[in-house]
Amino acid sequence: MEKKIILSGIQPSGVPTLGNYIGALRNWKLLQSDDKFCYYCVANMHALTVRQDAQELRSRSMGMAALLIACGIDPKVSPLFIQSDVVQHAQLNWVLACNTYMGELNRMTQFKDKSAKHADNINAGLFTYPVLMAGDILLYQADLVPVGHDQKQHVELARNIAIRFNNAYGEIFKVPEPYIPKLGGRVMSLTDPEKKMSKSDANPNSYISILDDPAVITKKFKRAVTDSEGRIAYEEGRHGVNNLLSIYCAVTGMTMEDAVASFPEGSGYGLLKKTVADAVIAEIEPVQNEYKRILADRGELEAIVKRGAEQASEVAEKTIDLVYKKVGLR
Ligand code: ATP
Ligand code: LTN
Repeated sequence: MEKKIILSGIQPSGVPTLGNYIGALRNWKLLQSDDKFCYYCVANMHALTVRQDAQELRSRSMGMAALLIACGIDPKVSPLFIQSDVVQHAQLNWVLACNTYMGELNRMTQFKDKSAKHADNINAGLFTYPVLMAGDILLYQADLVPVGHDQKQHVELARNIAIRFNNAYGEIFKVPEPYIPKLGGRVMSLTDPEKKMSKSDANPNSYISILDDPAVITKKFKRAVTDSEGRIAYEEGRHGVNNLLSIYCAVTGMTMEDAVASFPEGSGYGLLKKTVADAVIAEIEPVQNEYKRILADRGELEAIVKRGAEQASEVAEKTIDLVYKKVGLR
């Protein structure tokens, strides 16, 4: 049986939030099974789209690799690597850029959001970043790309580039599909539940960092914005309560119906917030303990990402060889 290929990446731009965890990282772990082969990368080249301190970037990339292992990625089974350690990512990028239209990139909503946020540094990399991401995916002939909802548009662009390239040069690339959780694909901010939870938010109360202390997690949930209805129910327009219930379902695996029914009639938001906080702590406390253990052995971590890059390079080189021959570069 042919195994399905999975690929995903995360930027080392800070400590992942509960949104990153529920939307993406948890699925990275769950997708590791006998009928799949997963590649996971720390997208440090993507992080250069905003200014970085050189030393900090490398150390944050290693920290992110440690966190991914703590989240359940088994590097013995799934190659785990740092993007820039596999040179083929840069090589494919140029060829794909020459097969992507300005108009397509202009439609990317993340570019619009990020250029508004970093108005003093709207560089070309910020604009062409989805091409680099398409390369990450297409290099490994991935079938599925586990991401949160905000990355759906980028995976669709990768599909369009693959289809266009295949039409011009023959069947070279597998056409990938996004893999987005039904509940938790878009975890919302705790302070402004109409906005996505984001690790670069200026207000730390808006997000739960997966390294937050349990007491801090409880406090942040306690302060989470809800509404004045005072009823625990999942209903159109009740963004704050819906968000808390969705988080609860995502971490416990309960259906929405069961989750709502588990609160006795007349329960208030105090109980809801405490219950959600406890469920989140139970899920991420083991991740925090693992993280500390893994970080303590820097040598082993270096060896893991080196081996991951070697495994990834072998596969990536096959794609580059094919592509470079097709376009006349080899
Ligand atoms: P930044 O704030 O630095 O832009 P981010 O928190 O939006 O970062 P990324 O590093 O861009 O997160 O994303 C890593 C993964 O987490 C992606 O697959 C993304 O779709 C997913 N993700 C990010 N935010 C959320 C969220 N609020 N809910 C669900 N998934 C999310
Ligand atoms: N662009 C993504 C991170 C990312 C990615 C990838 C995701 C880089 N390369 C390949 C999936 C597949 C982000 O900012 N969340």
